[in-house]
Amino acid sequence: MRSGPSRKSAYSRQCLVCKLPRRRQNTEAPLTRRALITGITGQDGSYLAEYLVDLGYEVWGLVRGQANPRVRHLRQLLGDVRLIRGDLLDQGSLIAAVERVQPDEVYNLAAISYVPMSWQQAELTGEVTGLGVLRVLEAIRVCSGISASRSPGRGQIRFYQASTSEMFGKARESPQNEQTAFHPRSPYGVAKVYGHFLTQNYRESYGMFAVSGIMFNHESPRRGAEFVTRKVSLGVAKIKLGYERQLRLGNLSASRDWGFAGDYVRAMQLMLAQDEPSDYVIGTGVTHSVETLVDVAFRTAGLDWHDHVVTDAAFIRPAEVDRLCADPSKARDELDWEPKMGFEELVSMMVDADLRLLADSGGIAGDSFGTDSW
Ligand code: G4F
Repeated sequence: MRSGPSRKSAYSRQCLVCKLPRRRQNTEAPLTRRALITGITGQDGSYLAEYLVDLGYEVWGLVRGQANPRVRHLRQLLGDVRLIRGDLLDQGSLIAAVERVQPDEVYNLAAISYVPMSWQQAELTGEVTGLGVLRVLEAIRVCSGISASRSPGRGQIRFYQASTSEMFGKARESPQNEQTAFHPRSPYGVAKVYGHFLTQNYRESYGMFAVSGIMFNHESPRRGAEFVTRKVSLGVAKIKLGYERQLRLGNLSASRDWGFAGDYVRAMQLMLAQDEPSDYVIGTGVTHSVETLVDVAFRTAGLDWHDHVVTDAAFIRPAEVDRLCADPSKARDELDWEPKMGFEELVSMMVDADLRLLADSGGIAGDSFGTDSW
């Protein structure tokens, strides 16, 4: 059973204004908070780990598989992070990881998160992206000794679930807030809705400090090359440097609320630093079409997209989410969270990063951090 710092001791010593840990007093025992991150080898996991290390956290990452190639990449970036083996498909390994790490906070970022793949491997998506949330919550519940409904949250481990704007899908209103009804359009979106409601249910059933961040699209140079922003920034860089002539894309009229991943991980930590658990929409409140993304990216490199972009039916989805736009006012009012980076800056940063990457590597993009990868 859990013997780490209790909820009270871990959280009463934080600044009431900024919610960050107060500097340690010489007379007090160390109060380093310990975080366990699933999906640490993905884009969000790496940014979150960096951010928490900077805040003074002891950070552990759950990694799966025997020879996971992303681990080496992570090690180069984040030598301070400690790794532990575990798998969202294996309940016992999650219980063992929580027992070993004794975290104050668990961030569940692991998922099969590439939407088209969820049609190809719908069952696996349900297992990992949906039931994986159940297994992490159960590991926390068991290790916290919570056995009866509404047990008091003693020694409570705080839990963050990476929910998504894909749950809104065919959205009934715009912009979308925490009350907007869900209408997911892919097996991925359906699995995320399950994880979202389960997180609420464990909060209501067991009094757990369990919250969901309903994150709209968030990107960076560490984004996997299969997602449209990175596919475009890499494509532009390849065309600019003469490695390719064309970029093949799907639906150019879809619109998304795109922000910078480094901004969004700040919101995750803030959610777990509140007095009361609650869910929050995280996004910029500004939406752009894929066509605008393409236009800005090509212009950054001094190119005209009309000369290079070809639409290809192979990238059209069985059911599309046409337009998403966040209403992040609750996060702004209660978390004091706002994104720092705007859309054009984000796109040009990604294009510039890929131009440098390809120029340095002779046109080979290498293994990126991938998705918020499971
Ligand atoms: O970049 P995307 O693949 O992201 P999508 O489907 O919105 O999902 C991402 O964001 C969600 C919200 O944070 C996450 F939950 C999810 O895990 C993932 O990170 O596609 C964006 C849009 C879509 O409408 C798609 O149809 O771009 C359109 N698109 C057009 N051509 C393309 C392409 N998407 C991809 N990946 N590749 C194309 O060639």
